[in-house]
Amino acid sequence: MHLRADIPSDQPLNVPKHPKGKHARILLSSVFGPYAQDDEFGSRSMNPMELYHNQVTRAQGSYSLRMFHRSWGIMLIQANISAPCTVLDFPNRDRFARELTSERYDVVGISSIIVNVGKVREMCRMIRQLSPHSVIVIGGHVAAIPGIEKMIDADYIVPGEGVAWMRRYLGEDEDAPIRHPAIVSGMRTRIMGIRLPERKGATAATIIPSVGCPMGCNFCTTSAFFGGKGKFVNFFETGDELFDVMEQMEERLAVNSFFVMDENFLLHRNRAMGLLDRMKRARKSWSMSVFASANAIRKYSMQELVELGVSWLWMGLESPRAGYSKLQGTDTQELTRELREHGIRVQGSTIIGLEHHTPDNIMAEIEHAVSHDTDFHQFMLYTPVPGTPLYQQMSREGRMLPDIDYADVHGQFKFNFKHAAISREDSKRFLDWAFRRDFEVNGPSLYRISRTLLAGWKRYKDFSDSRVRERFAREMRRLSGVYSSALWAMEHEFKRVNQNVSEQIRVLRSEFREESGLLSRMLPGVLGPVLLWTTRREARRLARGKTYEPPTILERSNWVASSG
Ligand code: B12
Ligand code: SF4
Repeated sequence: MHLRADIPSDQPLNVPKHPKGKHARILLSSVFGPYAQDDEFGSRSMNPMELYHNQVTRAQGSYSLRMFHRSWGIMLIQANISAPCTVLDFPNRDRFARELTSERYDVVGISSIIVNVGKVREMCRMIRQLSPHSVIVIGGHVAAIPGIEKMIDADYIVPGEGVAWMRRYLGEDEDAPIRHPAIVSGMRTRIMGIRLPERKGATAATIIPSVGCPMGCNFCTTSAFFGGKGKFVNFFETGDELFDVMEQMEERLAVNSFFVMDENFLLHRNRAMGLLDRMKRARKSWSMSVFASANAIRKYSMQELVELGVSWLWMGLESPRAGYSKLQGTDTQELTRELREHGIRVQGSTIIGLEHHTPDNIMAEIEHAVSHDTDFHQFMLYTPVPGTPLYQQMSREGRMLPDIDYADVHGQFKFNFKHAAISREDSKRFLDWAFRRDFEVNGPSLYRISRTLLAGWKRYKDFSDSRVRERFAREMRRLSGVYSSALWAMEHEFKRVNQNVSEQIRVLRSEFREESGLLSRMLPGVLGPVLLWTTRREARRLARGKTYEPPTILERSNWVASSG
């Protein structure tokens, strides 16, 4: 049975029903690890299961921010069905096999993105062998691969939003309100050779207001996957709904900061302003990390962003010459500078290998990107990904390169298409150079965020709204002890790399001393050398090939022991 549920997101779902309905036993799994190694299933050592180290701080050595994120898509599905359900996150093959044989599952759902299609194939094979009665459902971006139904042995392949599909499949009300799972945004954070302690409330909660983005940029896979231009799926329509969810998470996870997983959160101004209104009335001093396009950010004054608690912002810079409508009329350098002056950490994202790039102009474009001096900078290759308008265009023009393994199509390796002026080999050279250049010129991101936070503190420590004062004071408290010691270590280390950056760190440290208490004046002299030592030890470990893997996590809901 091969059913491809090709359903545009604005049409009713035409989904079959499982005979056991909400009594069916469900296993939802992410693809198996280990991930940061080269193997025949499509793991790649250069493609670890880490956000920052994979695509943002990869050239920052032991200053790279290392952490893992759970598979939120299957957590969201689990929270919204009443069937007995297990989520198995980051298993290895043995653990996956054990779960298949120790419980009797009616349905096994696998979540995957395109790079991991080889693992999906293997998992389907294992399910057929070890649990032949199970129905196999595949969801996530992997579903966008043309002809996937012939590549893997599954029963259902589900493109687009999965909660409604799964509810319908189990005979549940697909329009029921969304229940948001309690998600701690990151885990096992490491930097400078130290693993940070995991305390309840210390890490932000992830909130997922919607999926998709109506801007529909030609290369954008998340926009395309959830309906494309003009479309998206909202889980929480209003500021009130969002406020209620955030308040629940505040209580359950003891947090006051949120990682808002929405491709373009600020685009929905009414919802954001409704949220701000509720935050003000309830005196919530929350902070928020958000993704937003430049045109959306421009809908707000700096004061509105600060009052909303926006403390970290991921913005596509792409290239000023690319003509994306989201960038039109925006001086991104000026915008970045302004945001940082208001204490908002900026993560820029730049594309390498756009149509107008040539070997002659690309270095200047990279220098331009680097000159934004963002706190973090992601560089990605221009990549036609199945499902996107760009992929369709390149396929029509016969420019997709044949025989490229999907496992290598992750934007951090080499082109998967024929570029007009840049070769496949050179694409990687330019990409690597961009990361190196950003690190050399601007220094470790840890230093950059310290600078932005200090700027915010100075500007807002006497601000009229106590919620805002409280937030900056909280962030400053975090900065003053350990951060100032980290700055001490970075200042010393960077004397060897870039004297100029080292000098800037020294100046920042002295500003810190003026603004903070006795402890942070004394601590760096003691803790700084320790951090310098752990940083250098980590650099040696990394040079020997040390990699990090996420832990396997199993969570059951509505569980009743299997009757065999
Ligand atoms: C968090 C995240 C990660 C985490 C991974 C966490 C994990 N456990 O897998 C980290 C940071 C490690 C990561 C790494 C990578 N990622 Co990533 N990541 C994301 C991000 C930002 C959020 C994903 C998310 O939770 N979204 C919210 C949830 C609700 O949506 P969802 O996962 O799509 O799930 C919905 C549907 O897809 C569907 N669904 C999902 N699973 C299932 C299962 C079943 C059975 C069913 C029925 C339905 C279903 O229903 C869900 C609810 O609607 C997305 C961008 C985005 N906005 O989605 C990129 C994204 C998924 N990542 C992407 C990529 C390319 C990568 C990397 C290759 C790195 C890179 N170079 O960018 C690596 C791969 C690492 C590896 N070895 O596998 C691409 C995928 C492209 C594609 N078309 O396949 C995305 C879309 C980013 C982008 N725009 O390019 N990533
Ligand atoms: S604005 Fe960002 S999220 Fe939206 S379509 Fe463009 S690239 Fe995708």
